[in-house]
Amino acid sequence: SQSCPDGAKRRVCYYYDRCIAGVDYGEDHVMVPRRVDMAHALIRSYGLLGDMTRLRTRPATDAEISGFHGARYVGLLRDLTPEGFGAGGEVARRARGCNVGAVSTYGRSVDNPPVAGLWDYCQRYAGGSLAAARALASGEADVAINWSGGMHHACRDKASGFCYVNDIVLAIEELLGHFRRVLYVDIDVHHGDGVETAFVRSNRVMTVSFHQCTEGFFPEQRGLIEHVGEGTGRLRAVNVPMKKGMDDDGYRRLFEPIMTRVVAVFQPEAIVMQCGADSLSGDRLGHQNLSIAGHARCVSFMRSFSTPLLLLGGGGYTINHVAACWCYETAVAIGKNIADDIPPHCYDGLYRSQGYKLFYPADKNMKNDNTDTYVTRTRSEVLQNLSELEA
Ligand code: ZL4
Ligand code: CA
Ligand code: ZN
Repeated sequence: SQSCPDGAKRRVCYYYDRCIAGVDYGEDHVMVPRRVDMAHALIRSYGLLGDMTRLRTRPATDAEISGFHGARYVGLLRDLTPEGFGAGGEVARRARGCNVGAVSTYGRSVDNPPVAGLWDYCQRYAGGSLAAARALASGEADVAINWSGGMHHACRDKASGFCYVNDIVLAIEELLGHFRRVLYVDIDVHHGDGVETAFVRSNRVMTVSFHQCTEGFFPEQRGLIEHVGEGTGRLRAVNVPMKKGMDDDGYRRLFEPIMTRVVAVFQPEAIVMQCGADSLSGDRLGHQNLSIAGHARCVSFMRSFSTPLLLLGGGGYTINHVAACWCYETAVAIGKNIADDIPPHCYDGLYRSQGYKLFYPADKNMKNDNTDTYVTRTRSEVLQNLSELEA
């Protein structure tokens, strides 16, 4: 294989389960699990599968998922079917308060619908993240990948933001059985609220989220700079709020100095990175302006610490961009350069709007509300909090 960005190879293991591709949130829902199948097909067509070990594993068990989620909520997810959810149904009654199948004024279920095959889907993506964590803990791999994971909003007893089971919390708990300190980094355009909350009082987990923080943007009132963790976890939650239109340059001027300081003060023994691709330019939900190179630069930066690294998916709603991004980040994990031209494969027609190129351009005309002053001030406020931890 070819030259590598930072001159060193890594042993990479990769989880992919094609059952996940068939899951359907509803025909007009923005979350499309098939994007992971598209990423996989692209990864295969670039010949990257031969550079990784494929992780084969069983779906997560009820007991494993109950390591974070409450018994009543787990029972509900297991029993949930679109049919059983009908008006007045027993399951609909049990789902109250769990934020599943909330019905809009149009009579359609919205963010977290009672998807057919929901429990199997959750067990599979959570099983993948657990297996990936175990591969790092045993020392079998330096980098482990599960693009179907990264469901950072799910709470102990309720679904949120398209996420039902929080595979990230489960994977971090698994890593804590083997490593003293685990760092969590989240570059999805949304705040990583479910993970932050789960470890808000922990001094063994540091959570860092970069996210859009503008009026009305989900999840509201979360991820402010001054939210720094509580009790023994104080100063171990780090939040980097951004306005619309963030570009590669501004993002890098926040990400690299902040993550350098985070690693220096916290000294993680393992790193979990949620690589939500909705921070890319042209996303259907996000309003940032990162190129794939800018997004992947963050992955490459975290990889350069040579600490066991778990890479997870997350959001990403312009599905051709998502697949291109996660394919390139797989190449970055391996340490291999790949060509810009998308090789012929089963989904190649879906890349027409980006000229059949992997590296589609960011939007040259988009206004960036993150002024130099804003970036500088945000960076210095975050670094100020981190210096308190040093003291
Ligand atoms: C949609 O078009 O801000 C769901 C969701 C379904 C189909 C047709 C239904 C039309 C955008 C979003 C009505 C949709 C109204 N359909 C949705 C407060 C809200 C209540 C629900 O990337 N309405 C809730 C969640 C966010 C809210 C973001 C990000 C996940 C992750 C990790 C989760 N929810 C307002 C919105 C559509 C839809 C179109 C939508 N939902 C956009 N933002 C939200 O961080 C995976
Ligand atoms: Ca984030
Ligand atoms: Zn998101």
